[in-house]
Amino acid sequence: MAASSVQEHLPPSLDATSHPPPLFDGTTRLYISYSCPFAQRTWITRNYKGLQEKIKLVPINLQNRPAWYKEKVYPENKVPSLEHNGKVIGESLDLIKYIDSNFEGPSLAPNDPAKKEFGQELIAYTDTFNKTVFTSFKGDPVKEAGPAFDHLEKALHKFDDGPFFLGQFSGVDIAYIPFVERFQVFLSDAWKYDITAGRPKLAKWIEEVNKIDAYKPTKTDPKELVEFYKARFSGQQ
Ligand SMILES: N[C@@H](CCC(=O)N[C@@H](CS)C(=O)NCC(=O)O)C(=O)O
Repeated sequence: MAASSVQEHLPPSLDATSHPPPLFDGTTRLYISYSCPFAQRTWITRNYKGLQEKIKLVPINLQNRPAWYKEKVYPENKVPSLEHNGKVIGESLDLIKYIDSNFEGPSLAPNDPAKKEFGQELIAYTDTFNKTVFTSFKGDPVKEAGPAFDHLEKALHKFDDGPFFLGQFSGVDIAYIPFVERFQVFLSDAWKYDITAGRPKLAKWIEEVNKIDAYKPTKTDPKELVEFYKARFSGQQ
């Protein structure tokens, strides 16, 4: 069985009552929250590279955060962060690259220069993509978020050697999927808007990412997500 498909027992989240792990003892730790899309990016990366044994998952309850996390681990007090070689680094997009280049396992970056360049463009677009869709929740998502999904549909036409953004599965797919996953669930439930309608490449991409073993255990619970987003965006529809 490939290392990335090993079934892992997921540890419970640490909260304000939990003791810190033995910090800086040489263990590599990935601090996440099970519901955070940014953290999910790094969790997928770790799984895809088969690093379940090398990088220990440390889930944090963000609603009831342990004080030691900010004080001793990551002063930004956000997830994800990675404790590695005596230091702690953050920022999900940087961490996809960091884990990819500092650990063993299948590469998540293409060698082809055209793919590298397009990958950088797509990574640069992630913030705009997320902002456009989140902002549309306050207005008319069908109209306002449509162009953002069209952007992805168009990008998925660029290379034809696979269903993923750069042909083969890469860090770009990992950067987008946690957000597309949430947007698809919420827009379908709250707005009856199917983001894949008229977007066959996007539909196929979602279908193929869902077959990736590294991704499956990281998926967020759709019911919880809808409740959380409804509360967050309530009165704004
Ligand atoms: N730019 C950061 C964003 C991380 C982020 O905002 N994480 C959220 C959870 S999804 C968080 O930790 N929020 C806690 C806080 O802001 O206090 C990244 O890409 O890693």
